[in-house]
Amino acid sequence: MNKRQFLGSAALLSAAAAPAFGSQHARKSACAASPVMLTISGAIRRHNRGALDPAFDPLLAKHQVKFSEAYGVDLALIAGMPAVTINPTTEYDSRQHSLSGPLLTGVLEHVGAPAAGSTQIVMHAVDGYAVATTLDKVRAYRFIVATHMDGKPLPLGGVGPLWATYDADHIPELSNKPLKDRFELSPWGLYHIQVAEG
Ligand SMILES: Nc1nc2c(c(=O)[nH]1)N[C@H]1C(S)=C(S)[C@@H](COP(=O)(O)O)O[C@H]1N2
Ligand SMILES: [Mo]
Repeated sequence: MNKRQFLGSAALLSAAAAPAFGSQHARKSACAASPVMLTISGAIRRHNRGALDPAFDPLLAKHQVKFSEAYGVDLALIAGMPAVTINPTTEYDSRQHSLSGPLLTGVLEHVGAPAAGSTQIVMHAVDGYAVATTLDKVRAYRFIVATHMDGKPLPLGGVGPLWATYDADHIPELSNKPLKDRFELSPWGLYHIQVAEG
């Protein structure tokens, strides 16, 4: 499936959802219109949803996430951001793959995250894996939020739908290390990011 179809299906979904949810949510026009792929909470200036609801946010609750408001980044937003392609050797098969998706810094800017390099970034994956880093590192490694591998959308149940990753082959402090030690900061199945002032 190519990028255009990925975006196309998101547009279709929002069109289908519009009659059912349009009037009800008319006041909160910023509310996500297609499936939310990534929730960002903490020290951000933009929000499109309210507090974590333990009844209907069970995975977030299970992973001890807490927020009174957050931004749900939907499929259309992610698919519409300029995609960057990297070709890292992945740990799983020791081969190079093309991975593409928006820069994580772009996604963070969209939700109004602080610009200070010391800003703390915690990324949570669907399997409970969580990793903490800083905006400095996100910039230095040129993290992308990969949506596609070798041109195909990343599946939920596999390493997707979102995989925060970087081109370790071209990051000296990582390319020095054995392959199995390069991707600690690279959560597959990324679904939540907590931002905190550094
Ligand atoms: N979602 C998720 N991402 C993950 C991990 C994980 O357990 N779950 N492990 C991390 C670590 S420590 C490494 S070295 C690589 C490979 O770990 P894995 O084989 O558990 O995926 O992925 C990183 N990303
Ligand atoms: Mo690891």
